[in-house]
Amino acid sequence: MKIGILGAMREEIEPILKLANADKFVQYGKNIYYFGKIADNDVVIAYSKIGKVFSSLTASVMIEKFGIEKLLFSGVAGGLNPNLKIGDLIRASSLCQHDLDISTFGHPFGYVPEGSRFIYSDENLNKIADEVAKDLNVNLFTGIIATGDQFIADKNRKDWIKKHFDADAIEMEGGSVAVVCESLGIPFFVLRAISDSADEVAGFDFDSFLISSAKQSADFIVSMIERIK
Ligand code: 4EZ
Repeated sequence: MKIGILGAMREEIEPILKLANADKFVQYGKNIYYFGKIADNDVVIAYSKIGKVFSSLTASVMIEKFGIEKLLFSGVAGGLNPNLKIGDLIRASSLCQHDLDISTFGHPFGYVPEGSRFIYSDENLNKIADEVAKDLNVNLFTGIIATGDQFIADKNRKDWIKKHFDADAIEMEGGSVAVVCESLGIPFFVLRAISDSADEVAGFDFDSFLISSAKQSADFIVSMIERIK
C-alpha cells in the first residue's frame, strides 16, 4: 500500500521522516516530497505550508502525481471543547470550513452549492485508530474539526465557530484536505494533538507546545501505518 502522510509545518512531519528513514526526496511545485517505508507500506511524506490553499495543492499532488492510495494528516490544533487539554489527541469524525461564507444568499455557513458542510473521514482508518488507541492505552477523542485560514486566538471567534459548527477543535488544513480526498475518492484520516485552546494566550501556548504535541500526533500516525496492510 502507498500511503501519503501530510502535515502543514515541518515540525509536524519531522518525527515521521526519522521513523520512516525517508532520505529520498523530490521537489515538485515548491514542496518537497519524501519517500520512505513504514512496516510493509511505502510512504510519501510532505508538509504543505499553512492553510487551505497550500494543503489542497499538496494533497492533490500526492494523489495525482505520486499515486498515494490513502492519506493521513498529522498535526496540532486548537481545542474548542473544554474537555480537550494540551497534548490530547483528537481524530476528526468530520471536517468543515468555518470561514466559507455565502450566507448573504441564504446558504448556511460552511456551504457552497454542490459541496457539503461536513465531510466524513474514512471508517476503516478510524477503526484502526481506535484499535491503536486501545492497545497503546492512550485517550483518543473523536469530534468535529473546523478548518479556516485564520489562527484563532479570540474567545468571540472561538465561541462563534463552536456555536455554528459544533466543532471540537480548530486548525487550518483538515477541511481542505478532506475536500480534495473526498472529490478524488481517496480514503483519508485527520489526527491532531492539541497545542492551545484558541483563546487569548493561544499564540504563546502554540509556540510552547508545537514540538511536543506534533510528536504525540506523529508517533500515533506511525503506529497506525504499522497496522495497515
Ligand atoms: C494550523 N495550525 C496552526 C499554524 C500556526 C504559526 C506560525 C494548527 C493550529 C491552529 N489553527 C493550532 N492552534 C490553532 C488555532 N488556535 N487556530 C488555528 O493548522 C502557524
